[in-house]
Amino acid sequence: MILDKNKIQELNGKLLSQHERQFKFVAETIPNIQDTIQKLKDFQIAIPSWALGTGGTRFGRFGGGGEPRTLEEKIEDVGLLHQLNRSSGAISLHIPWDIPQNAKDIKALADQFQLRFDAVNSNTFQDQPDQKHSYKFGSLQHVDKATRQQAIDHNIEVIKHGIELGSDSLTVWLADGSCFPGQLNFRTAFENTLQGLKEIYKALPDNWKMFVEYKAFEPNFYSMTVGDWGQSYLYSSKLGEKAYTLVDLGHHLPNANIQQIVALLLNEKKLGGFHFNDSKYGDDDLTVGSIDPYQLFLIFNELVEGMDARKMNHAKDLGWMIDASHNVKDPLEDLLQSVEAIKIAYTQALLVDTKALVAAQQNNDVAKAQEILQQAYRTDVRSIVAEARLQSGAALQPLQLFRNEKIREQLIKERGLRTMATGL
Ligand code: PSV
Ligand code: MN
Repeated sequence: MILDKNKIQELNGKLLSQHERQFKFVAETIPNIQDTIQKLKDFQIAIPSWALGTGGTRFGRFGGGGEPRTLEEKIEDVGLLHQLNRSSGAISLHIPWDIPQNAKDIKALADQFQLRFDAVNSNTFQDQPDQKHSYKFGSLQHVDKATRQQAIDHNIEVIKHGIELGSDSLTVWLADGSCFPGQLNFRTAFENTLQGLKEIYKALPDNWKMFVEYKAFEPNFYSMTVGDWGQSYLYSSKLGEKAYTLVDLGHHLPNANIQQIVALLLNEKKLGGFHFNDSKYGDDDLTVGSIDPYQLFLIFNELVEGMDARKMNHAKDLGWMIDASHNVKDPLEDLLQSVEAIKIAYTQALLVDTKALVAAQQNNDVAKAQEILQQAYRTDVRSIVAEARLQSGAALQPLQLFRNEKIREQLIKERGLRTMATGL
């Protein structure tokens, strides 16, 4: 569905005077506020096609109704989010869940909503009905050459779909690993995987990037063949300059210092992009910023500082994507909240007084360093993020508008109560 533009104007009109008061109050304290706002307007976060439906666990799935039934409907949902917040201008597809029947038409539909195609994702973690060789014991690591070749061919197929849609990156996440000691020869698994990745890398167009995503556990629980950033870094540096490490926030062991990982990868020119989510125990797929917003801020602080040091473009030089699909919230409401949380953390990181922080570090003034970071973190920047939305023609309060307009109810009427989007 397409939201009537007047509805955005109507709600903004009602909220405007309060917004202006709040914005003025905080804007006064920030030098070059319009620069910050421009950065926020430019900063787009890609929506994964598989986050548009309710996620399940192995205990069950409780759909909320009105889920997109086709790729076209998934694009419409992301288009709707983008209309509401003007910050979700890209969609990331997962093949074979989202194989376009007619790439030209799909591209035209996305254009209509001003969406581009972010990274395309391959899937060698599930068996498809018509598949010859099973991935039960891995894909690129597999002891059987024909299974490895099938996984390579699939990834090359995914690149082809991506080219047709105008995407320019491939994300490879491998479920490969082992569940029990002795099941796998670690070195052989690594070498097989590296050889497979090299074949896939050869099929990448010159202007493409390849993201190697790591994950510490699940579905394998004894070892993962791309289990942490060190292993991903090994693969990506052996592959070449178009290969990068992708950081999914939910893929670490408890208490990992993700901000340090990010800083070092960025310094090595090997950080490719992000899958944002939040977690309490593991890969819980929770709304970004819902559990640990301070960590998210600290990550963005490293990103802004590191990208500025290398004169990188914040909006374009890394891949920014959400990766979550959980069980109890409306998926579209959850995505609006996630995008908002990312933008808040980004804004707060832009507020850090970098010069003062460097001075505090040089003087070993630990208390001062903490004050500087927390001064930025504790600034209520929500009206700045809202102002960027207002200037882009989006809603001052996207979630409120989503609810006022009963969008989920409309989607249920249009698509039915028992629809189920493809994904996990
Ligand atoms: C794996 O848990 C992962 O984070 C990878 O990015 C997959 O492609 C995605 O989730 C699929 O659900
Ligand atoms: Mn991920």
